[in-house]
This record gives sequence, C-alpha cells and structure tokens, in this order.
Amino acid sequence: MNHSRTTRRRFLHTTLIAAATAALAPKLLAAESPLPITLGPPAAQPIPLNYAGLSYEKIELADPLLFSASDHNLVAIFRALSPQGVLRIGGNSSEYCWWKSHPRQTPPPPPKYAHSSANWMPHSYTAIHPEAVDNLAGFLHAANWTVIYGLNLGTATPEAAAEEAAYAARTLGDRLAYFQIGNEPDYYGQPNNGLRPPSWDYDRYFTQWLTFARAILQRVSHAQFGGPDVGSTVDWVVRFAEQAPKHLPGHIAACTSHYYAEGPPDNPSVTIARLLRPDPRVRRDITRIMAAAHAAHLPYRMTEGNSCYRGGKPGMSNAFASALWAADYMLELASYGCVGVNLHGGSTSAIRRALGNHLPGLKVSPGAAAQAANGSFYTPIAGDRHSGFTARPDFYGMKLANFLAGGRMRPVHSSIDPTRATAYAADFPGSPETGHTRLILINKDAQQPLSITLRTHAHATLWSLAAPSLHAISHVTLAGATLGEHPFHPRQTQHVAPTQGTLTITLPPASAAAVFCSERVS
Ligand code: BDP
Repeated sequence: MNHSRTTRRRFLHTTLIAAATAALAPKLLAAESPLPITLGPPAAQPIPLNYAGLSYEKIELADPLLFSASDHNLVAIFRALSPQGVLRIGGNSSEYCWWKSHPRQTPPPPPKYAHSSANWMPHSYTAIHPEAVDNLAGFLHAANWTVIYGLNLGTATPEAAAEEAAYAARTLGDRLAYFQIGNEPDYYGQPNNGLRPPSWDYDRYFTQWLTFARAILQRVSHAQFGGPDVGSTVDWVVRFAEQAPKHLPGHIAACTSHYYAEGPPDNPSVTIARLLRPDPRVRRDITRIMAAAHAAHLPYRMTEGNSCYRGGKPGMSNAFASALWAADYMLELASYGCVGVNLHGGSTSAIRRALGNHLPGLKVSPGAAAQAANGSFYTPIAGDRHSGFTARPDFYGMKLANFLAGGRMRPVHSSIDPTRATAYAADFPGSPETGHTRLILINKDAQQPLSITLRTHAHATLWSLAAPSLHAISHVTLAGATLGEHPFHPRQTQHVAPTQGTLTITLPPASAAAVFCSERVS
C-alpha cells in the first residue's frame, strides 16, 4: 500500500487537491479559512436501521439472568444505543461452551492440539443451559433487538450443535437473525488457538462447516446461516460467499468477518495517535469483501471487532479517542455498503476467560486494574446487573454514527486531510424536522479546530460529542447529555444559520458532531 493511497483511504470519493496546502498551514486553514465540503448523490440503499450492534462472549450466557427481560437496566441501555440493534453471541469462549439440556450430559473431550503455553483459548468448558436461551428471547423482545447466535464448531459434534440450534430456533423465533458456526475458524490451526492441527485450511473448514450446517438443517429446516466469521482472512470470506450459497441455497443470510484496529495492548506503539490514523487495511479488505458479497447477492456484516485485540488497551480503548474511532470506523464501513457493525465487549471475567486467563492490558498502566473492575477495557457497556450499566466512550461514538442509520449515504468531497478529520453525510427525505441531510463530522486533531462550509440555504442543528481530552475515560457528553440506562434527550443544541447561502460549522479540537440540516444540501 503506497503512502498516497493510505492517506486517501478514510475519505471515500475524496478529492485531495488542497491536501498539500493543508499540510503546510493547517492552523491557518482550520482557524481562518473553513474547508468547503460538497456532497455527491445518495446511495441506492439506506444504512439499515439495525446497523449498530454489540458482540458478547457466549460464556456470558452461563449467567442466565444477564440477558433476560428482568434485567431492565441492560434492556434500557441496549435500547438507548439503538431502538433495533443486533446482538452477536460468539467469541473464543463459544468454542468451549457446550449445550446441556439433560442432567446426564457430559462436556466434550478436551481438544487435542490446544496444549502449548502459547495457547490463548479458554481451556475449560462451560455448560449453557436452555434457561439462558429462554431468557435471551425475553431480553431481545424487551430490547427490540435480534441475535446472531454462535454455535461451537471447535469442540462440539454436529449433533450437539444441531440440538442446541433446534432449541434456539424454536425459542428465539423471529428474534434469531441467523446462526454462525465457529468463531474465527481461520485461526484454528495456529498455536494460540489450537482447535485443529497446523494443516488446517479453508477446504477442511468448509467441509466441516457444511457437515454442521446440514445436521442443523435436519432439525431446523428453515435455518439461516452467516459466516465464515473469520478473524481476518479475507480469502475465506470471498470463498465462503461464493460457495456456501451454492451448497445451501436459500440458507445463507450474510457473510461476516472481524476487525480489530490495533493490538496487542502491551505493545507500546499501540497508541491513541495510531488508532486515530487511517488504517489502510480497512479499505483494502472491505473492497474485496463487498465485491464478493455483491457477486453472491449477500449482505456483509462486521460481526466482532474493536479498537484493540487481546481485551483492549486501558487509556485508549476506554478513552474518548475510542468514541471518535468507533464513529469513524462504523461510518467508513457503512460508506462501502456494510450492513452492520458489532463491537465486542462485556465483562472483564468473560474476556479474560476467552483469552485463556490472559489480560495483557492489566500490565499497561497502574490504574488498569481499577478500570477493568466494571467491564473489559474495550466494552461499549460497562457495569453488571447488580450495580447497573453505564455507557463507555465508544458507546457514544456508536450512538453518534447511528444517527445516519436509515439514511442514504452521500459521498463527501473535500480537501480535509483524513489523518486530521473525517466527514460523512446521509439524506433522510421526508424528515425535515429531524434533518433532511445529516452530517457526522469527526475532528481527530487534538490541537486544531475544524471548520467546514456547505453551499446551502439550510439551517442546521448541531449536537456535539465532547470530552475533556482524547484521553478522558469519563465526562463524555453527547449534546450535553450523559448516555446510559435512560432514553437519550439532547440537553445542549447549537443552531447555525446560513449567511449568503453558506453554512459554516466549526468543531473544537478532539470532538465530533451530528449536524441536522433543515433542507436537502444539494
Ligand atoms: C477475538 C476473539 C474474542 C477475544 C478477542 C480479543 O473472538 O473472544 O476476546 O479476540 O482478542 O479474536 O480481545
């Protein structure tokens, strides 16, 4: 990837004619001459209303009361994030969870290849009981979310997976979006995973995947599947999208994969500055994935990911920078036609178990243990069902991005340097009261304000996403409000009037904003 492609990456359809000027005098440009923005035509498809999603370890179902309708606080905070989101259950722990529907059942035998000291998988088994699925159904109904339900390919038999799938399909009904079989199967042959021998490859995977899927179809004739839910191997997504619908026509709902921006947390070069820089991998991979998805007439969903793998990095994954990263990442994927993003999280104990009892982020800073006490470093939702739940900074970023859900994205043409700031736009015809054209502006620059202009007679309402600094782990606000277990109500809005057909919007350093324009910006 050459440098010029890298710097252009964040800004789909961006023209960089003034980038050189911006690099020479960023201060002057930001403070004194606002950057003009123009918008291209809207996309054919809107961003789905269920674009925002969360991903949890399957081991969380070991507490059947976590995802349950009686957990009003968790229901409320899910609803506060999105009135109709997608919960994905999976992760490393899903490969060590077994379905226990009768008292006499025993766990599967231990996997053969997972013994090296380099292994980062859970090692011990956890039983999942039908009660957890009963309660999950109530939770999803109360929150108005659906679920992508992960089944164990690593250590289960096709029969056990089919047994569980039959129960889940019957109990979850139309709250079940689709099943996935296996978590990050592209890593099974690696020593840190060890669910299969080193000779493991795509063909072996797909043969086993098909055996499981067919066993499930014997029990659930209408079953829908997503896959391959790989950690990172785009080739597997491309091959799955091509092959799976041919083998199981009418049963493939989506192709899926994961993305972690950075990692591991104990690498000193994993910093906020690096997280906020454009990542050339995103564009490179999504372009190939979307081409394969289109060819197969499948949607693509990013089912698990976050700012930093191996449990996240304290002071980064739980800091305000992660809010700007999350908003930017979600909208960048949306601009390519991705149908949803599930950010991974949950409790520290679940994530630590998922990583074979490792949590390298704990060693990163003296305050790390205290920060891990109420949730994993990268989780969008902290807390537990006893003490209640709170929104972490990345939750705010997700919420901000989700203001474009339901709208048709429009390419943004500008000379903004994407290492400093990004901008996204979408049209909402027929809803002038809530913004006909909406923009999300993200100013990643900790020193310089961002000032942009639009040629329009529209008035704008602006909701600011702000915090004391990029490093802040608290005091994040959206439109002056704190997000949490209550419905979001803006407390501070800013109104901007056009002058002579030009709307000028200025954002403070290290902040973002949702801009709702009263008429269509042409
Ligand atoms: C993914 C796993 C998940 C882990 C996560 C991580 O699916 O279980 O918690 O990585 O590294 O690969 O944090």
